[in-house]
Order: sequence, then C-alpha cells, then structure tokens
Amino acid sequence: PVTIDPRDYTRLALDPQEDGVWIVTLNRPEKRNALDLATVEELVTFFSTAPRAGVKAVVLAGAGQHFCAGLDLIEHHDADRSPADFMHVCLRWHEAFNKMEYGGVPVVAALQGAVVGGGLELASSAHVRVMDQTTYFALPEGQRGLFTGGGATIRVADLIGKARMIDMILMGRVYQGQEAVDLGLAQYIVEGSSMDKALELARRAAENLPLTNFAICSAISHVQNMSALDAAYAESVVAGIVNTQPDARARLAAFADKSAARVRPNE
Ligand code: 1HE
Repeated sequence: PVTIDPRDYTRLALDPQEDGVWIVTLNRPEKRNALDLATVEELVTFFSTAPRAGVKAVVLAGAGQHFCAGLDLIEHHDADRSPADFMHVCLRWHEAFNKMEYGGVPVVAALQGAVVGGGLELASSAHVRVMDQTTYFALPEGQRGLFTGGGATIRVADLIGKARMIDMILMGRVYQGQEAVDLGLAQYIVEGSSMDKALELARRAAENLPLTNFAICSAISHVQNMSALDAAYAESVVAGIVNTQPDARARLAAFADKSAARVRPNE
C-alpha cells in the first residue's frame, strides 16, 4: 500500500485524523500562502498519492489570516520566465488541481481572508467550499498585468458563469459574504470558524463508501467534459460498478429492514 509521510512535506502541513480525514494546510502564512513552485509540487505529490493511501476526505486550509494570495509574484518576478517556462509552470498547476478535482477523494476547502487569483483557482478545484465572515474572492490578475493560468477560465466560469468571471478579472471586483454563496463561489458560510464546519463536512463525507465517493468526486467532473450521449454511457458504467459494490449490500439491507435513517426535511 502507498503511504504518505508528513515529514516529506515542507510547504504543506499534513495532519491525519483518526477517521481517515486529512487536514492539508498551505503553510507559508508569512507569504500569505502564495503558491510558489515548491508548494505546487507538494500538492501534485499529495493529491496523486491520497486516493491510493486510504485518505477518506481532505480539508484544504491556509495558515494564518488568509487562505491563499495566488501565484507567488515575487518568485515569478525574480525568475523572469520565458513564455515556455511559464507555460510549464501552469501545466504543473493543472496537474495538481486536476488531481484534486478528478482524484476521487472529497476535498473540502476551509476559507478565510483572501482567496484571490491562483488562490481562487485552487479553491475552485475543491469539491466543497466553506467561507467565514472574513473571506473574500477576487481575480486581481487584470490589475497586475497578468492572466489566469491555473484553471479559472474553466472552474471559476463554471461556478459563477462567464460574464461574472469576466467582470471579476476585468474590474478587480471583490465578492464576499452571503452574495458569494448566492453566486456559487462557496456552498457554505459560517459565523464562526470555516475549519470547524469544513471538518464536520469532511467527516460526514468520509462516512460514505470510498467507491461511492470516488464516483462523486471523479465521475461527475469527467462527465461534464463529455457529450450528452457519452455522458449517459459513462454514468451507466460507473453506476454499474458502484451500485453493485458488495459493501453497499449492508446499507441496502438496512433500508429494507427499516433500520436505516429515512430522508426527512430539515428541522
Ligand atoms: C506575496 C503574495 C504573492 C503576499 N506572491 N508574495 N494575487 C495577488 O495579486 C494578491 C497579492 N497579495 C495581496 O493582495 C495581499 O498580500 C493580500 C491581500 C493577500 C494580503 O494582504 P496583507 O496586507 O495581509 O499582506 P502584505 O503585506 O501585502 O504581504 C505580506 C507578505 O506576503 C509580503 O512579503 P514580505 O516578505 O514583504 O513580508 C508580501 O510580498 C507577501 N505576499 N501575496 C508573493 N501573491 C497560474 S497564474 C495565477 C495568477 C495569479 O495568481 S496572479 C496573483 C494574484
């Protein structure tokens, strides 16, 4: 079996919980968790390994007052990269973020403070986003003379629509509070700590069967990239495997003998 050793990581703090939930924290608060190449490589390594290492769910967090300030602008400035160099940087970002989105392990982002630029690209690769009262979202690339390179044109446009994304990057518009939830930038907003809520949600997700979570956190994203015809076919194949898994039989039996919880409206 594949194992993950937290001591192999310097940019990320890895904190495995007893129930199979791992807290993964961007750990450069003095740089507002800006994404340098080393951080992106650690994200690639972790999210490439997690699906095979028994990780049941991930809470993705940022240390300090801000979730993530996006691309490490100082590293980018100092490196004075060629177009080809920066293309390869972006491809590593995509490697990391695609491993997150398509890896099959639920990722819940616990957000606070700035979720900007590449930080929003990272957050939008998670399956669930939880914000607190300090969280704000922006795409400052337009003002910095830059463009998004970590998937915002795909994932942020998916979350809020093309026109709103264009407005965000063109005008430097900031979204926060309930409006951000209403638009789809986050699914949850809390009065207290986004970490507490994210951990609660990750634990709940981790109670699902791993193969079911694999389908939810991989197949749904893949299917979005297909024609309706191929999507229906792929969904059928996945359902064929997931809905006949031996581990599901006990859950079906519990429904049949009326010991399983029924679906009821919220209190
Ligand atoms: C950084 C970065 C960074 C902070 N790269 N070092 N992203 C941005 O344009 C966001 C730029 N950052 C900010 O707007 C602010 O720093 C924050 C709102 C995130 C935080 O503000 P604040 O007042 O708490 O911190 P600060 O004083 O601005 O920064 C503290 C330190 O973090 C300082 O370093 P120091 O060594 O002088 O102490 C900053 O330089 C450092 N820092 N943000 C590098 N981003 C694949 S394409 C993706 C395109 C993009 O992501 S564009 C980036 C958009």
